[in-house]
Amino acid sequence: MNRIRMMGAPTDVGASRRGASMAPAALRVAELQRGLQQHGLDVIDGGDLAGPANPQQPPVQGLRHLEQVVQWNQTVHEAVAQCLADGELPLLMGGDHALAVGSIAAVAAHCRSQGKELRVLWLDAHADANTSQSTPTGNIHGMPVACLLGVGPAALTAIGGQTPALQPQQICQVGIRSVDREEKRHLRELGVRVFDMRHIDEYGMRQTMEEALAGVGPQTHLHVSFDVDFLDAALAPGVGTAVPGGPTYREAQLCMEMIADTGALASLDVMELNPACDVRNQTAELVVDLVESLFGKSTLIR
Ligand code: 5AB
Ligand code: MN
Ligand code: MN
Ligand code: MN
Repeated sequence: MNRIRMMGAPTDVGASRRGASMAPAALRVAELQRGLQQHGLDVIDGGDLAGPANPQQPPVQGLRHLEQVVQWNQTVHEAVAQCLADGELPLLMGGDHALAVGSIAAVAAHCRSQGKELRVLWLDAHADANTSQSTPTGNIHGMPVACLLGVGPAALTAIGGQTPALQPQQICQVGIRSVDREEKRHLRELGVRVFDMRHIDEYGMRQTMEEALAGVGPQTHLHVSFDVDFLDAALAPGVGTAVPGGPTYREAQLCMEMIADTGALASLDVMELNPACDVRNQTAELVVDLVESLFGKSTLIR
């Protein structure tokens, strides 16, 4: 496994509830680096990226803080691109989920230049496929999937040098249980594969992940975009947009372990952790535990 480079993007400009900007610090307090090092992984902490402050403005034409979101995304894009060019595995600590645009656009450009097959796994309670027209909030963290598939403001859709950055068959979503009415139509039009909670209820996490990961092998570049609100709200209170009815602790573990088993994980976003909503940093600690599983800590001796 390549050296892992942690990088923080301490911002919440893509959300309306403040606090995700504190997530990189909370993950460090929960000892993310040492947790991974314990399993023999080579991990360095590259510190935090810098960007504009949160101006706390209302949305303009359906988009809140577009200018600041673009600036942060350009910085994230550059940092992730550099990391991949150096042969390292980027572990982006958001920050709100709007930053997945810069992160995944950089990963997609890297894969194109290397001729590598890219697959993106989007773990989230939400589909994040809104546009400035359909959004009920104006918050850009509800729009990164649409942007990556080419629908959104040009400053975001073109960030990786090619629009769209992704083809719909390259991305699939797991854990979805909160989709806005218009957004649902977009998802269908965009052709994103969605394994929602109903699917997990009916078929279980095991079969769901087998389907979601079908065709992923060691030759694939697998990117995981982990929105912490993927987890059940009772388990993970430390998020700004909690939704009940998510995966249990065991289901989340199995999900992470099955990703680890592919041997294909090559870049990771950990997004939307909100220490202002957390209780004694328990969500950050849970995230560290799950990220360890994602990188191959196993509860079983094999
Ligand atoms: B998150 C909502 N659909 O667009 C919207 O946490 C919520 O990155 C988006 O998944 C949640 O504002 C964004 C109502
Ligand atoms: Mn979410
Ligand atoms: Mn999200
Ligand atoms: Mn959120």
